[in-house]
Amino acid sequence: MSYEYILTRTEGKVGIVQFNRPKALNALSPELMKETMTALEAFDADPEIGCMIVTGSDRAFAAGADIKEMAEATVVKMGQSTFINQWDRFRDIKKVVIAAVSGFALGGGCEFAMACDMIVASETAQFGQPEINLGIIPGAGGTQRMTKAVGKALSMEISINGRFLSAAEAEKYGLVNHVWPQEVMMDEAIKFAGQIADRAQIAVQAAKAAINASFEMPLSASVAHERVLFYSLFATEDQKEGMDAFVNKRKPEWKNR
Ligand code: DAK
Repeated sequence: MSYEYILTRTEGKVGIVQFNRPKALNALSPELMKETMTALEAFDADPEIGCMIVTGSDRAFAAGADIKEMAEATVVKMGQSTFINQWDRFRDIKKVVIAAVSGFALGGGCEFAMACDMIVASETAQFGQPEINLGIIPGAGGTQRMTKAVGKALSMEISINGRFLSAAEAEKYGLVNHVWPQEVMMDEAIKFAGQIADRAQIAVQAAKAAINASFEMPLSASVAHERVLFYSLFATEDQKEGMDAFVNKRKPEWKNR
């Protein structure tokens, strides 16, 4: 499939989606979002792929939703926009999606990264929700996911006073998993994603579902949900393989069954 606003490629078992609107610092237009979700769904359905990376350019992961497209919008037009419907497609992606961020991850760009399962970054990355400078607030989860990641005090500053987080701060406050120098960031991200892709995929996806449920449910319900997933893994060949390999001191060979 050919795309206009993104590039796609694979590295071993890792599917890579790269935003490709360099002149607008990868501003997330509805078309770019639609193509991104279509590409992620295609990788999700591909048995040869075990993990996905979404990335941007060295200068910008994404500088937010397209301000030029929103500037003249009315409340009715915003409500009717299909922009946010594309984001809802994220919920059905089963494989792990990692955001690999260099440069600006602002507004919707930061929200997109936070909607991914993990974030890795280069030392140049800057995270922020500067919507306040436009007279609006984050509208794709920024106030919520940022608060859960870095806590109330810092999240207030980020959304209310336009504070940016450097890569080092984002790592320190738990927003990102790893920070690497710019020149090796993508190689390291692909290695990291490759490790995940090589694991027992049914268990990986169960862990992702269980962790994400912790954001949606009260603790008693999410612990019960975890337990059902845990029991269900005893119906997989990979559980038999993993435990037999341990007992017999050999490396497991996952079947993803
Ligand atoms: N949209 C459109 N174009 C953008 C853009 C954006 N978000 N960000 C940058 N650009 C464009 C610039 O206009 C410029 O284009 P030309 O003038 O060359 O044609 C080009 O990219 C390069 O930008 P700069 O010249 O400004 O480059 P600098 O290095 O000087 O500055 C910057 C980089 C990232 C600091 C600056 O560009 C900037 O502040 N950009 C805006 C960042 C921002 O405010 N982001 C938040 C956008 S609002 C929704 C839910 C959520 C949302 C929308 C809807 N629904 C529920 C429906 C999300 C909203 C947002 O994200």
